[in-house]
Amino acid sequence: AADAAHFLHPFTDHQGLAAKGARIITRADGIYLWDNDGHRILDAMSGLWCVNVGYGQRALVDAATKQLQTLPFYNAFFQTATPPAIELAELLAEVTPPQFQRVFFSGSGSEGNDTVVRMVRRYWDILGQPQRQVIISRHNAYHGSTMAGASLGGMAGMHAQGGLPIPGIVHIGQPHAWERGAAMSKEEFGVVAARWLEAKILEVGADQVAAFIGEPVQGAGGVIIPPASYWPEIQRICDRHGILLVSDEVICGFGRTGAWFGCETFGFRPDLMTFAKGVTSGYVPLGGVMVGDRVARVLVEQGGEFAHGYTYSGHPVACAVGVANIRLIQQLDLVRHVHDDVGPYLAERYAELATHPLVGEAETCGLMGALQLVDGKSGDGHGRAFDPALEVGMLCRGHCFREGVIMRAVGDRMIIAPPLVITRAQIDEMVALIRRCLDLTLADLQARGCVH
Ligand code: PXG
Repeated sequence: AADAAHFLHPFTDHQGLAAKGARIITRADGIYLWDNDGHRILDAMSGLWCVNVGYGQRALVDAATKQLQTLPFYNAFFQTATPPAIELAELLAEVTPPQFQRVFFSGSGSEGNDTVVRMVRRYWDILGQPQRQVIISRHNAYHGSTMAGASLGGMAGMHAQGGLPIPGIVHIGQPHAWERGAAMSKEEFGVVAARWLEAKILEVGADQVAAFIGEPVQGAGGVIIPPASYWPEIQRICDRHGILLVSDEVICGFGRTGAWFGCETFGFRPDLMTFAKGVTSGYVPLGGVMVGDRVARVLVEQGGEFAHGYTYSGHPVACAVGVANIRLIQQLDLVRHVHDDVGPYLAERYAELATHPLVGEAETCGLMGALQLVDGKSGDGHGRAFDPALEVGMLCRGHCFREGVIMRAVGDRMIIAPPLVITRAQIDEMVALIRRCLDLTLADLQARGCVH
């Protein structure tokens, strides 16, 4: 009752939630959560794509405690710094691709992307090209919920509220081969989708374009995994027109795709990289932007003061947890664990789910997975989208909730991103739960005469 009376939840219909009541999560360990009724739940979403090292890691708790006792806060505005912020900056330079030697800290991914917008425009300003303002992004991208984050994002529902996008941000289509049908091969389609960027650059005028931003794999949009041909072609187009390439690694970073960063999995070389979530495994809020040599050189050597920053840029407690988290990822060898072991194993288990009558596409990348729920698959194997009014994804999510596994529904796409510490046996448990929820969803639809 107190929750309903006082707490406005993010992305929530408050009246609808008040009628049902929120589920209260009280504790967690490893890959499992417990609610206040004592139910155990397998968290196949890592909190919200962030708890990469799993729950209950003592090293992160100790790092936070120690820093809270020593120096809970000091700022980095007026020619001061704190040891954890310096140590994390150095460590980030070590684990990110070689062009990244500098970092700008924020408190979240949204703030990181606000920094990106300010920074790329500042970059072109310093270079005497202030007309280069336009940032190109993609429909169905998610880059956060601040004014700039929501504008960069391509979520129609968000743009419909509050006069978004802000000026100077335009969108192209997403590289989702399934959505386009089987007219061409995936790899051919990847090149076609990348060339939408070139068409947009020419339409806007190359001398007006500041940057292109994309998530290596779109997360909140439904785990949209681009064909291997997509990112190299995007890189070629950005290089050709001299525009900055920004990788939003808020979800893909810190091991999720089976490399330290998604740009490494997909073979491109960004100028800027937004991060958050996995940098602290979500234990405390932290985000930021890795600034590549091309931008850093201009900003540092020619730029003078960059009039931008947040109270919590380089927060010592958050940074101390970030250091402990990255060291733990290294100690547990989690990137290799995803790349060589549990990533391929999840892919194998998901390939089995592809034969389920409701599943039109089953795809994984590292420890992200998507199941596209479709109708009438027996025909061409590809199936058709369900009538959105049936809310098949929400139906399935309801079963997951009751069966004790957390999956996200994005329309009729069921997605997962479990903690990187997950074992093969736990993947078996997770896939068995998912299969059970698919069966229950199918049974519901059959009972209502909604499947063909
Ligand atoms: N970029 C990407 C790629 C994200 O996924 C943000 C930026 C913004 O980060 P902050 O820390 O400001 O939230 C995100 C966040 C979902 C969901 O439902 C995904 C996110 C946030 C909330 C919900 O999948 N991603």
